[in-house]
Amino acid sequence: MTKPISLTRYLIEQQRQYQHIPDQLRLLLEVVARACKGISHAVNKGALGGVLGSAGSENVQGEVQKKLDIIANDVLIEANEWGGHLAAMASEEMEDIYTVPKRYPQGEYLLVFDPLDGSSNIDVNVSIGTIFSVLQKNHDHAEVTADDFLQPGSRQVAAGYCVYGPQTTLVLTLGNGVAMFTLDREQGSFVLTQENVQIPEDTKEFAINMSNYRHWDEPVKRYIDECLQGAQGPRGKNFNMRWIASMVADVHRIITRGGIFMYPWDQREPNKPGKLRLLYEANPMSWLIEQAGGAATNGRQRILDVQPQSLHERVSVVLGSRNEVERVTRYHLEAT
Ligand code: AHM
Ligand code: MG
Repeated sequence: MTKPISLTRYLIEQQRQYQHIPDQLRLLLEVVARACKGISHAVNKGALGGVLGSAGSENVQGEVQKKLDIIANDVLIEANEWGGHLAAMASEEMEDIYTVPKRYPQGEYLLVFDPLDGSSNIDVNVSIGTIFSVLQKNHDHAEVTADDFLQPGSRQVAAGYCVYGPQTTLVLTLGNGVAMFTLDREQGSFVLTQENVQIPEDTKEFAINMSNYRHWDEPVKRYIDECLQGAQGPRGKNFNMRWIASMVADVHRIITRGGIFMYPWDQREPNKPGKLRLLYEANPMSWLIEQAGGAATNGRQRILDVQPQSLHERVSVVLGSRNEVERVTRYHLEAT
């Protein structure tokens, strides 16, 4: 096992090793981790903390907000607004960007997050998580606007997620591989539990919401049909299926033991490119997956190369073990 060092020490050692990690970025990541600890405590209290159930409001995407969606959003904002490391934040739960109030110094980073991913799992005690992505502010103009956030995922300077499951685990990349930290509740700190995480190139496990089968495009049906034929079919092996309905938990499984995750475009909403959001779900997850040796595309193109047009833009997602993602992408390209 990797020697037990704290997130703080890991970040300081990364700073020494790689010159591109400024103090502001290190502080930012420490603050995000602290906020995740707060969210983890709220999640663990559940019904005892009065945090379950609906908040009786809707977010910009017309989805009913759960109490924990709002609590997690508030925790991340309150933790991050005063430290001087951020210029602005954007979240799944807020229509517009949140600029750091004038009473605090402005930093040069932008933080984007899905404060509580997998909302449908909150009330049923199944793993949920927080996803975050860090970008740098555009220095051409003083006032930060939503346009500053419209950068392709390849420009991220840090990305990660925290999964609130049987353990609380923070998974992080700064562009030098992927590291995992487990929350030690006795110490109150995240401890490094795995470094240089690598996803196997091949897999026999897929994750997709099968109930949408009839709505999918032909290339997705082709891929899944072949998996379902098992050892007797063209793939020559039996596949297993998992679908947690929390992207964080599904991606965490894939980062841990391989697999392929798909939330493709489907005919239910033909004018939307997919369900998942580009800036605060697909981009951070795609970068983590790539950093762990996997691949991530929208079926045709590398997700990290997609130029965002709007803050809450959606995207089709295919990510995980490299050879499977390449196969699904090839099926899409062959069909066009
Ligand atoms: P959320 O951010 O509102 O929780 O929605 C995103 C979630 C993903 O975590 C998950 O992969 C997907 O929605 C599940 O969708 P479905 O319920 O259609 O299977
Ligand atoms: Mg989400």
